[in-house]
Amino acid sequence: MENGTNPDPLARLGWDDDWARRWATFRSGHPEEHLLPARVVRVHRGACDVETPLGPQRVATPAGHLVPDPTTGDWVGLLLDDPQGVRAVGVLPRRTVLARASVTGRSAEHRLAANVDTVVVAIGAESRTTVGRVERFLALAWNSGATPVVALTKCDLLPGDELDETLARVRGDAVGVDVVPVRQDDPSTVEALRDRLRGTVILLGSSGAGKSTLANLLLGEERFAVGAVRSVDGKGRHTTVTRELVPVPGGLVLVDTPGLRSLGVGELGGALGTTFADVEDVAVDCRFSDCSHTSEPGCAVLAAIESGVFDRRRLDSLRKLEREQAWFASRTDARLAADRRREWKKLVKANRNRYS
Ligand SMILES: Nc1nc2c(ncn2[C@@H]2O[C@H](COP(=O)(O)OP(=O)(O)OP(=O)(O)O)[C@@H](O)[C@H]2O)c(=O)[nH]1
Ligand SMILES: [Mg+2]
Ligand SMILES: [Zn+2]
Repeated sequence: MENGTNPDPLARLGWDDDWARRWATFRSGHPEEHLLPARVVRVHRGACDVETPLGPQRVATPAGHLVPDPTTGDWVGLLLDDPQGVRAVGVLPRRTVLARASVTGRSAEHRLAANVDTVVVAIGAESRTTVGRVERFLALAWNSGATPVVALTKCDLLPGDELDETLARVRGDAVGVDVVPVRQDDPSTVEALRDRLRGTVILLGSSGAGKSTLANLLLGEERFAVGAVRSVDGKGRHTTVTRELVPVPGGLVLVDTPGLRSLGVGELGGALGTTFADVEDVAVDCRFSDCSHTSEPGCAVLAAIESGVFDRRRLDSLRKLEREQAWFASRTDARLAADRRREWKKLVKANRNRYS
């Protein structure tokens, strides 16, 4: 281990052989002497809370000071003996990045977390999930490089036959992904979920889906605040308001998150194909290679829907995500072009006297 640090406190934070290799490479680009790896557990405006083998620290991270901007889950190199105090000198290359399209005006991606290995998508068994909701979370997860698992939470709230129906429906939406039914009052269900988790685990889902409840059960302590759901509409109140990374005894690292109200898909690229692998598999048999699966003769997808291989809902979801993705891409291009134009105008203005 570099700098004689004890490996155990690092392993607790998700450090593994791959990080040791990345650290060695990072180190070779930073000849500073007393560098210590640290993991970002919380991000504030202009500062980050990090965990180090020597304990927690707060480091100032003014905008633009580090590239990229550190996000929850990042590993950074800390310089300990700088006269101005503890300072981060760089962000280690990320293994995965979980990001969604921004929901505010700017179309820059909004990063949720870095270096996540498993994404737990929490879906309340009692909630009427809208078409495409599960698929969106899964596409987001696949696109990040992490492996998704669906936790169907609050299974105690449905009678047996309805639960079977709901499980079947969610499994139909989450092709190729494990769907684990869990309930707060049955520890064996939580262990069944734990068996599918690896490395750094983020909990995603709507507000009130039971993410913090699950996080506490996995942790074995009441660490995260759990909120009451408004009974009228079943919508949560956003009990959790920040993203926070917490080590779990036994090796996992957990990130609890606030419920995602609106989920932009961003640029999903190949992730759509992974999420809709069943549709894509069938689509290779369409007569026309550019088949839109609407009314073409010899369309294998329509035939598959006709014969019940999968639901029309899946095709509708795929269409919706594709449209959204196309829109996002065009918006990004337009904004980038506008940004470039502004930059150029500034340059021209600043240099007017020199070149005219
Ligand atoms: N009956 C039942 N209720 C549950 C279960 N899990 C969670 N709940 C309840 O659901 C409500 C919301 O739980 P939270 O864990 O706060 O949900 P959350 O997803 O963290 O919500 P936000 O932090 O707002 O995003 C609380 O009242 C929990 O007690 C369960 O297995 N069964
Ligand atoms: Mg919560
Ligand atoms: Zn077709």
